[in-house]
Parts: sequence; C-alpha cells; structure tokens
Amino acid sequence: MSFEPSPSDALIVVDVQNDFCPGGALAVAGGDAVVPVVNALAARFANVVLTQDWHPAGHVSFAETHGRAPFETVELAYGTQVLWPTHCVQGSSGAEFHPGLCVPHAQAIVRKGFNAAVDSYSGFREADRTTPTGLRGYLGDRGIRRVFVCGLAMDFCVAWTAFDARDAGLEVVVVEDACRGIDLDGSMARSFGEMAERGIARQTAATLG
Ligand code: VGL
Ligand code: ZN
Repeated sequence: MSFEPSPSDALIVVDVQNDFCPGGALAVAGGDAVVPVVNALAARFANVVLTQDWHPAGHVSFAETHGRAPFETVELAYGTQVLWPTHCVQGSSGAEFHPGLCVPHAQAIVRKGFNAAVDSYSGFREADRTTPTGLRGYLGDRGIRRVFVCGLAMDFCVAWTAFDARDAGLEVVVVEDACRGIDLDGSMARSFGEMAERGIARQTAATLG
C-alpha cells in the first residue's frame, strides 16, 4: 500500500453496472466481486472517472435488433460486431451502477454506446475507431498522463479502453484483480497478448507502483 497516485494519475472505472453483474442481462462471472476491490482502489485516487455503457433501445449491438441469437456476429460498416443480449438500455435499472459501487468523489461519468448505429467498448472512441467520446480531451485538459483501468469486462470494455488510452499517449496500467472478463472464444488470452504488445502493464491493487 506504499503506492501514492500522483496528481497526473487517474483511475478509470469501466462499466461496473448491474447488467454486467450476476443476475444482469450480460452477467460477467464474478462481476460483483470487483466492487469492494474497486471501492478500496478508488479511495486512493484523487482523480476518478467512471464509464457507463448506455445504449438506446434497438441498438445495433443487440442480437434482438437483428433477429439473431446472442454471441453470433454480424459484419457492419465498421467491422465485425458481436451481438449481445439486450443490456444497459438508457434509463433502465440494468444500466445503473452496481448499488455497492461507492465512488462519490468520481469527477466525470463518460457514457458510451449511445449512438444507435455504432457500438463503443472503449471509453475513448466508438467502434468505428474514429468518433471520440471526449475522454481524451478531458484527461488531457486536466493534465492526466497515466491511467489505471479496472472494471468490466476485462476482455472487452476494459481492454479497448486501455488500448485507446495507450493510443492517446497515456501510460496505462490495468489493475487485474479489479476486473473480471467474459472470455468469449479466447478473448481473454487475446486481450492479454495485445496488452503486452502495446506496453500496457498489468498489476494487482496490492502491488501498484
Ligand atoms: C461490454 C459487451 C457489450 C463491456 C459492453 O462493458 O465489456 N461488453 N457492451
Ligand atoms: Zn454494450
């Protein structure tokens, strides 16, 4: 616990929402187990940003929109899209943060996936890889140079957020015991491989430095 975040460090808490926790529409195994870890981690950071998956009804990432089964894929203009169970619909209880998440000092909530025709795993950039959410500018304006990323799901929204943070020129650490993954067709191993290639560090909450 000797690590002290500096004023240029921020914690990004990705999608700790009811639908990604047990009982939710797109439950990640053990998703709720990250809540106490995230709470304790966030208490150490002066700068905390939350992301919130926030889809309109009929979103392009929903299987039912295409009359298909969840976890199939479709080819869209921006590439291959995994089709998910309907989740995190704007204003629904599934889209709310887990009730145990306690980060009252978080300064910004970045909603993503609100464009009906484009998904957004990343907190920085939509799945077309061009439309920004504004998070890069927000962090840049605030002088943030390093981000610690945690939350759900490790192999989708956490990973894509970490990749884009790196592309934005930030130093990136994924706090892996504060994450849980979906692991769809080897996605967990793939995302770890890509993190290593991109120079993204993986640490545990206890060994941050
Ligand atoms: C996520 C799939 C669809 C995530 C969001 O938060 O990892 N995964 N939407
Ligand atoms: Zn989503």
